[in-house]
Amino acid sequence: MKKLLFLLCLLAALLLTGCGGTQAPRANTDAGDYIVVGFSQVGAESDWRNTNTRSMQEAPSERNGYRLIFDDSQQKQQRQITAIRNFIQQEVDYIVLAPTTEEGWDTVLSEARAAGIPVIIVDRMIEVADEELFTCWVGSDFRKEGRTAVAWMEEHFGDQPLEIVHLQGNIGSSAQIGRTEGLDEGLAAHENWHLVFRGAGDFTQAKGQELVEALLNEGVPFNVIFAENDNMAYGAIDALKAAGLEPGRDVVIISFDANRAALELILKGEISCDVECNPMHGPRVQNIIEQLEAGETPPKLTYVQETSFNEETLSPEVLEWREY
Ligand code: GYE
Repeated sequence: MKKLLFLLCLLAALLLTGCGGTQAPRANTDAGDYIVVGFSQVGAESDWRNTNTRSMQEAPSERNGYRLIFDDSQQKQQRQITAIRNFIQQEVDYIVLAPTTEEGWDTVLSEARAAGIPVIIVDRMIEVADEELFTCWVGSDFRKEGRTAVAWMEEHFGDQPLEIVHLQGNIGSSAQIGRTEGLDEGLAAHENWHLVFRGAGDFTQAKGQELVEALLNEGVPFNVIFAENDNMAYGAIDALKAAGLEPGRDVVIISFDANRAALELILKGEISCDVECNPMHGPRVQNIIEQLEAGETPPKLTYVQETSFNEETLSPEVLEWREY
């Protein structure tokens, strides 16, 4: 009987501690047995961002031993700096930063280091004097994305004359810098490719629409829009249609992110090429934390594998298994 009781107690104890879990939850100040993660997110400027937020909230969640403190900086670096300082004050176990821009992080990350809190950078990159200010980074190769778009343009147009409108993302963000660099290389290599406009649409649909409307009103001629994300492309498409133009025929649209809605627009012939940018970073960040918890050293930089889609290669079946 005693033996049976002992076995029952053992079983109950195992069930309560969640045996078989993937990481050992730790005791933390007032947060109980959770690993506390402070996540400073850029904002909610795009569909990509919203999917990314969902992924981050679903993976390192309470279901599997984490408590995520989420902060939306509304695309303001200063708010991110304040959020990081709050995380330090709350003595979180990890800080995860999706940085608005590349520069300007040295001081606040030195404060995190002084507090002994590991910092994981996700999505865009940062430029810091001392690489030890962050533990590791996971995200996309944005210059490669830009080059992929340009390779499609080369294949499609060769040296034909192009009048290009370039809608940039937030200036100073890695996604803007890399994609712009890709286009700049294409412009340098093709003397018939002309940049008729370049301006920041801040990755938002409203700004994309506003910029293209203004160009149409001014009568600026163009036949290609290189939009650094899908939402700006959607805005551009709305502006073109409102002016009686047909996207895909009168003006070729090239975009980035490859959200499901954008892929549907490829099938409709409105977007011609869309370079994928994968937002599902939640499980990747969780994996990094698990490695750190286990005393392992995750790779300093992890680039996510990405592809691109265009009207010739995209089939409706791709949409069936697409996660976002
Ligand atoms: O392309 C855009 C978002 O940093 C990769 O930010 C991200 C970019 C993405 O707002 O839609």
